[in-house]
Amino acid sequence: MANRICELLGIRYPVFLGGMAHVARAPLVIAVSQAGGLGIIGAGGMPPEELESQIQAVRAATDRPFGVNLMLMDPNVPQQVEVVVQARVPVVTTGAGSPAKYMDSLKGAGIKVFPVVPATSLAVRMERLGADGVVAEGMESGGHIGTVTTMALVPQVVDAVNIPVVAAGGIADGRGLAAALALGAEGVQLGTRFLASQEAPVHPNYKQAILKANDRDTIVTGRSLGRPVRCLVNKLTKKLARYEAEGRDPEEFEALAVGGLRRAVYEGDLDTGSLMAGQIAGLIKDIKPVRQIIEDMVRQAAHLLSQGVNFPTP
Ligand code: TUI
Repeated sequence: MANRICELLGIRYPVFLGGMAHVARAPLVIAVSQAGGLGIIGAGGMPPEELESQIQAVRAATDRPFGVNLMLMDPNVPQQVEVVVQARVPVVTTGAGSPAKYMDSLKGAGIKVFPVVPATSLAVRMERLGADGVVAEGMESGGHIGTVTTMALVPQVVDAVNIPVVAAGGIADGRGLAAALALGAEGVQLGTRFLASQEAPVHPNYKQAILKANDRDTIVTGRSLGRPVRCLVNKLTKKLARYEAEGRDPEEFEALAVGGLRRAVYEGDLDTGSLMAGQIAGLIKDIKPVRQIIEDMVRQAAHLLSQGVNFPTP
């Protein structure tokens, strides 16, 4: 059976690396693409020159397709678009906004565009704009999220568009992949699972915090400020939640949150860092090499889909 995502992008397995800012950098991107998935550079927070050198680093290490994620709240996005167009990167995903004003330049450069969408209406808009596919991301995800769960979002998006759908949010193994395919998605995107991989260039404290987490150990802060972000519970998120509940000045909230992801990723600061992670963190019990994550997942999903679920047949 043909998989439209594998055919369109020239990849072996329809498994995307979430374009995590400060995390999805060359070493992790290379590992995912080399293992047959789609490595995606997280351009969030990257000056355009650094994005250029990250693209060069990936190209120097692999001939496989890869992508760049544009975090649309980043003020550098217009220059980052110039970089990806110049470099003719094979795939762009976008997040945290609508890529409408960049669509013509990206498509004009022959780039395949997969906007990340948290809602069905946005998926429909993206298809009309000429998107090649969409990543339907449920609120189980880490980082900046919407309000609909993956289980509810994916089949609604699948029914609303004709372009291929990649499911994201709450997926970390073959059961999640099989479930996503059963909902009509043709691929999956993983963030938290790849963050807790051997190749992720992330402080060990952050990875260990994911291994220690249970299903209820994440919290969403910033919803009242229009910028909901899911992280592992720690001193910072408790304080942010209190500030929000007390209706404190958004500037005070922002002063605590700013630079939090950098503190988590580079310094391993477990108290004042933003340890962005999805609710599936509770499932992750070991740090595995990327190739093993992908191959175990694909093998388990294939088994489940062929004969591995126990259900009475009519
Ligand atoms: O973008 C994400 N996840 C992210 S971005 C990020 S970086 C960050 N750092 C510090 C603070 C806050 C963020 C961390 N995680 N996921 C994709 C995503 N896109 N989630 C939600 C959306 C989204 C929201 C609104 C996509 C489109 C959209 O459109 C609004 C409109 O009406 O056009």
